[in-house]
Amino acid sequence: MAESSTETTFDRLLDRVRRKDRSALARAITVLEREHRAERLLSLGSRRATVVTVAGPPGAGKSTLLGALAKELAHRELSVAILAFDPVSPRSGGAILGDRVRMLESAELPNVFVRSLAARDPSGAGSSRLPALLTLLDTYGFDLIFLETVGAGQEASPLVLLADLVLLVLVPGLGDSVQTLKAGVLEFADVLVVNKADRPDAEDLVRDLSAYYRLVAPTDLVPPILQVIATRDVGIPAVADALLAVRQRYAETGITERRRQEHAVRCWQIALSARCQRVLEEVLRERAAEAPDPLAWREPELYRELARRLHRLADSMETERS
Ligand SMILES: Nc1nc2c(ncn2[C@@H]2O[C@H](COP(=O)(O)OP(=O)(O)OP(=O)(O)O)[C@@H](O)[C@H]2O)c(=O)[nH]1
Ligand SMILES: [Mg+2]
Repeated sequence: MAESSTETTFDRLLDRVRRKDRSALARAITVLEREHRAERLLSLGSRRATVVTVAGPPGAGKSTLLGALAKELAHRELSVAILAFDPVSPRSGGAILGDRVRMLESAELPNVFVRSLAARDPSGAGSSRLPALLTLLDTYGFDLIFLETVGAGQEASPLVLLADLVLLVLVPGLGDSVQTLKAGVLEFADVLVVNKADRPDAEDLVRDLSAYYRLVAPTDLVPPILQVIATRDVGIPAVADALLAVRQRYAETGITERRRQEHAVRCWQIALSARCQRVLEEVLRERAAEAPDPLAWREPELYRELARRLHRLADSMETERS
């Protein structure tokens, strides 16, 4: 009874999100952060919004760029959502809110929505909730959804694996950056931004990047490489142009469709492992309450209990479907 009434409340919230109610959207995101509704939201239909993941080393200017870019896109009558995944500070236990403060300016535009989320697991960045969050923002009707990544190992992050486009932000003076990045996220980049072009060596980085892509990619697939000074709004319209041009080209050549088929499979895998993880955690919690010393647990018993619960989950899914 309690479960079904919260479901109804959430459905009502979704109706309001569909009618572009901002406060309902903010509330629904909070619900998703706290509870497990990822599976339900997966089936809301195919996505219209373009998901752009902004990757790059810490401090490259991702947030500053996003703030400026959102403003530029908003002036072009496009609606934009930004989800910034903040690392949780081990000391305070809370998310660093710097990003939100920096992007406040663009957040005050009516068609720009900014939300920072705590990334409890930096490499996963709330992975099990990500598909649901994307569906939610799409339900609201944004044209573009930007995800700001956090931390290292971004090429394996669900934020990159579920993106329609990846915008990589680099800065001059990172040492031999092209060499170190080569095997990683460079291969995923659809648009490259060399930010902090007010610093020396920006030209060198652009040259190195161009040389790298000329070697590895056919001419027509070399991603655009743009110089930007995000703090001074220099080069931002060109980034918007490049992003929209790549989006159109991918749609026309079937790349978007292919990526989305891959996303659908990944989303399903994410939901599946989230469900299994939840059942496992439940079993472990209950066992810990009965016998606080894990070394005294009998593993076969644990698996039997797990199997019983998974059976029950399967049964309830069959009942729901019929
Ligand atoms: N000189 C210069 N500084 C910039 C530029 N863009 C951003 N910055 C500065 O670089 C610092 C980091 O910028 P952020 O936008 O927070 O970078 P970020 O990549 O979002 O950082 P994290 O989210 O912490 O990884 C800030 O102090 C910005 O003011 C630029 O074009 N030139
Ligand atoms: Mg940032």
